[in-house]
Amino acid sequence: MWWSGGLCPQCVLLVCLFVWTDAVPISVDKTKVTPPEEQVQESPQSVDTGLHYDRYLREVIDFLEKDQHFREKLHNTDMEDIKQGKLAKELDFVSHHVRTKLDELKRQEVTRLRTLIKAKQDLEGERGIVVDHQALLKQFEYLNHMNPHTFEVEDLDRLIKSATSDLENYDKERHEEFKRYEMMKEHERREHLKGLDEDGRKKEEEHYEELKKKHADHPKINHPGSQDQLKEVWEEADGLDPEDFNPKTFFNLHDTNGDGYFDEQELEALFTKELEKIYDPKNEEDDMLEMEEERLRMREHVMNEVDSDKDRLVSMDEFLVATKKKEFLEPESWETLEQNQAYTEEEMMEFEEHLAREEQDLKQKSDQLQQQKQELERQQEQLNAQKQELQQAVEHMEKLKTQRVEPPPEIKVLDSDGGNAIPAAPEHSQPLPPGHLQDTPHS
Ligand SMILES: [Ca+2]
Ligand SMILES: [Ca+2]
Repeated sequence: MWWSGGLCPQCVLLVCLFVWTDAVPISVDKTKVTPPEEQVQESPQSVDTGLHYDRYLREVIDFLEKDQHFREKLHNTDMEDIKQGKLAKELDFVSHHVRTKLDELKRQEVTRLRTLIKAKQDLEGERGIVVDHQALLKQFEYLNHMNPHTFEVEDLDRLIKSATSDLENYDKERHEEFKRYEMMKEHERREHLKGLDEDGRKKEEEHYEELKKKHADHPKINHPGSQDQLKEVWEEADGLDPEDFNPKTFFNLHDTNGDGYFDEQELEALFTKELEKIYDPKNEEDDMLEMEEERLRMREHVMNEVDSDKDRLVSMDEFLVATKKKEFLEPESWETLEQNQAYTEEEMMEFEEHLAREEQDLKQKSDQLQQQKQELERQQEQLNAQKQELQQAVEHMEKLKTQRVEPPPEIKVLDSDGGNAIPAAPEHSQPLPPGHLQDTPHS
């Protein structure tokens, strides 16, 4: 029995489940294990495990709202800029950050997943192996306040399930993001065409078709994960004799971190040779973002085929079983990305309608800002006029003081309503020093 102390496994499991279903810090009674000072210091980040995808989405939204660069751009952009796609470039700039954040999140997830699977292995394997609970707890800080003394295999299974489903969401989000990217690209192309005359449009369309053809013209792509594909890596990347191809040796060579599994990154690295047949960063017709989407498709395909226990890792056993299958030895041809358009025309129309609505919103905001600006300018002008009049009055009085000339009775200073706020100095009175107003009794 791994459980010790007074905690029953069911109780801890129930609390665990409760935590997993919600990324928001929960209000369980922490006082038994956590002193109040620590609760105050606890930031949302330290409580969150990072396993929850919605937390990531919140971060992206925060990021967009906080990003001064983007906000300024949004306010300073006029309609012409938007039509020319300048704002879209700014959005690209933002989505670059979004991608970086996604990648960072993914690295964290994979590390956690690996730790969990290792711990599960230790528990299931030889008796006598003690799981390092402190190390595990460090990966899942939110469990600290429940202070579990130990995990059972089923607890780890649940955590693994939670981590893998978050990674699935990650892939889904990547596909969606890619689709939006492709639609934005097409939108900008269509907008550009609208601005051309008939001759220019024809030339542009011809050039576009030419580039598409050039991109599609590449050597045959091996089916990802097939014997042909792996043999090419074996021969060209590893520099080994194709006659000597051995799946076990291949696995050990490409299990880069030596943990006995192919993880997603290790699998994706295997496709670089294939991808280089289609994509070259120097070519105008090859879009490197599309290359990354193709890499993702290839990895997903191989994972689907080979990872039979669905823990998003390919064990040596799973790999060896796959190398005996018919699909490995005699694979079908692989349909590349350009043979499958990422979006339907219907989706494209919807996307363009969405952009038009956004454009409308931006225009409204920009009109409001323009009005505010005009109002501020009007107020500024009024203030300037008042200031000038006051200055003239003061100058005149100073002049009177030095030259001892009687002031003309009709000099008046206007207040903000245009009324006579400051009556001029009456005859025979003594002029005051600069900066002082005459204190005359009101009639
Ligand atoms: Ca590995
Ligand atoms: Ca597996």
